[in-house]
Amino acid sequence: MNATHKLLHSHLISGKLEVGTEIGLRIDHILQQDATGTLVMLELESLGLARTKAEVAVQYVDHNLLQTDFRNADDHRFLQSASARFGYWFSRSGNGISHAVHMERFGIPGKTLLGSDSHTCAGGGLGMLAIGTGGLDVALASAGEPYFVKMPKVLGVKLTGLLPDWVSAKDVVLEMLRRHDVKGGRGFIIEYFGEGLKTLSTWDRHVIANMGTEMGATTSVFPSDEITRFFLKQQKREKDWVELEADSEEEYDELEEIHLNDLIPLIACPSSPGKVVPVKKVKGTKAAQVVVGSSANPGLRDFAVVSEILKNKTIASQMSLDINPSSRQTFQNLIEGGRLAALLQAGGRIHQTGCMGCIGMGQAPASGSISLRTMPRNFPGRSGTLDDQVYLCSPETAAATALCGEITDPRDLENRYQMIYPKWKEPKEININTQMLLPPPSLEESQNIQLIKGPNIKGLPEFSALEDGFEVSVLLKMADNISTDEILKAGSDVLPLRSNVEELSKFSFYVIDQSFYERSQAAIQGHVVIAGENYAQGSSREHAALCPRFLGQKAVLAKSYARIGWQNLINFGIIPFEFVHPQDYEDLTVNDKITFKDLKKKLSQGERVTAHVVKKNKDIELTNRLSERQIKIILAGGLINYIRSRLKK
Ligand code: MIC
Repeated sequence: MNATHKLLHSHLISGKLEVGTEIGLRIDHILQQDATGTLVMLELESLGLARTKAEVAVQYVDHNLLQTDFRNADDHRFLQSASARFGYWFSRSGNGISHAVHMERFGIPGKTLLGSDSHTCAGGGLGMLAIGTGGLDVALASAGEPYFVKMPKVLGVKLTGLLPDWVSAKDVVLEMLRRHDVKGGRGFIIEYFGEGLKTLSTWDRHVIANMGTEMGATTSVFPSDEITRFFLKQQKREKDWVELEADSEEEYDELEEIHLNDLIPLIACPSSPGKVVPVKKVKGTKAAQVVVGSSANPGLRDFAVVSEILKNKTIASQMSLDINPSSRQTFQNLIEGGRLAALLQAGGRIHQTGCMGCIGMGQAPASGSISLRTMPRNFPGRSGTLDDQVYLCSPETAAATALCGEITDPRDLENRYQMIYPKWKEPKEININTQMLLPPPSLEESQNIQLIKGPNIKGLPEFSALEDGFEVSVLLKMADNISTDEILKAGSDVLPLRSNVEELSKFSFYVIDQSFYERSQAAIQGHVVIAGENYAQGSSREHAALCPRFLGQKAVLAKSYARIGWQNLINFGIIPFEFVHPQDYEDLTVNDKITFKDLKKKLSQGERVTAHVVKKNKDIELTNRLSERQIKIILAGGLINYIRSRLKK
């Protein structure tokens, strides 16, 4: 078996490991962050859960850290009360990004981790089977239910050689994105193996595993080896180490190779993580902002290398250098190692530990300006500036650009500044910080704890079961690769509404069409949207399904879907149809009226649905990839209704 199959096999509850079929997995660890966690906690409340069944469940507060009014602070307080109520650890606001802190303090090789954040897959860097998904799936797994997913293929990526100077782990994953773009990883778990691994630290592996989600992969897996053991020892948790390796190199469904020596500095251009080119191709382009940090480059190394490059220098005059430390522990070690002083002196603006600008929680770039970030994604408008131009790169490229004021290939620093590449060696000893992690209270204590809800925290909306037929309007026709950032915008203006579905819904599809909300209200019978390939890629935010459903969305008609976005549509009772004939996508236009009939029978019998486009007097054939279980969920009007009726029975 390969390492992935070992992880799946040891956690299989239902189904068989046959590619494309639905399997149910036992989940050991649960990870929630605040921007999605408030809904998860409301879902646990609505399911009537007494206490999480997970071995370890942690609620992090890392996204909505700016408190411009009471709303984010109310969410933090609610989450603290809910964590105590449902038996979760609580990582207090500003303690750090979930993925980084989970790896430092909780992650255990060989375990499964399910998180309400698409970058949960970063845990694969530690030899975990770590999967990001929508909040409802997380709530159910927390309540002890299996996590259902389609059995993926395993893509083995053999790493050979050694990274050249000025090239780092981020360039490895950018190379993967250059090869596979944002949808090439769908239906795969990516497993890395080979000699080259020996030169990649656990943090480097985290960087690579983290951005596997940008290719649409179910997750990425690294073995647990002596490097993993070193990391756990450094974290003073060596006892948690177990070995996990593939039995041989022949165990993969598909195979490819990266020769690390051949890699050069790469960069993803606006506005997709898949638009990767060599840095030298865009060098010389003026830039106004560089942001360092995030779950994509969270290690001590990622800040230290920037600090070394900028030591005793000053950033360019029009440049803003924003430093977002990833975890409190890393921040403390940066300070104690003297690294922070060099960053400050060079002109760095130090922000609090957390996701911050990655999701537009502050640090929005100026209009028409260029921002380079070590972050994982750059979908349109995500930074908070609607017409943003964000590039994604390594810490080395970021530092070189901050210094020169224009996009700079870090290898050029050798000639321009007579610089020697600051090679990094992981320290054997670091300081451990666990003070901001509150353990769950005992079962007796927790049962008396009340959930503290501020006025902006509203209950979950109720939805009715699927109707047998309807006539609906097409409200939008979209291209390929629409991200959840376009369906339900990021940014500090909208994020405080994550616990208030009614208000948040008003921003549905706002980045694409600001009249969507009004038009949805006029479409009293309900509505659908049309999309190309890979609809709803990116984040795990279930709000991108829940809010359109709240506004009356009945179905999506797309060429294909991203995994999490597709699961979220089903969970909220929106039918994810796929076109049988590609021409139908071409022919449909906004404002078309479409009639659907006999839905219950057709779906239950696994048949295609023929819908009728009224004015064009044309039939279109639609299919779906729903499992029997998912069809029942759609018929019930969503996962909550389905579970409730199961509980009643
Ligand atoms: C992201 O990187 O897009 C986020 C913000 O972390 C999201 C979660 C969210 O929308 O709250 C994710 O990746 O799932």
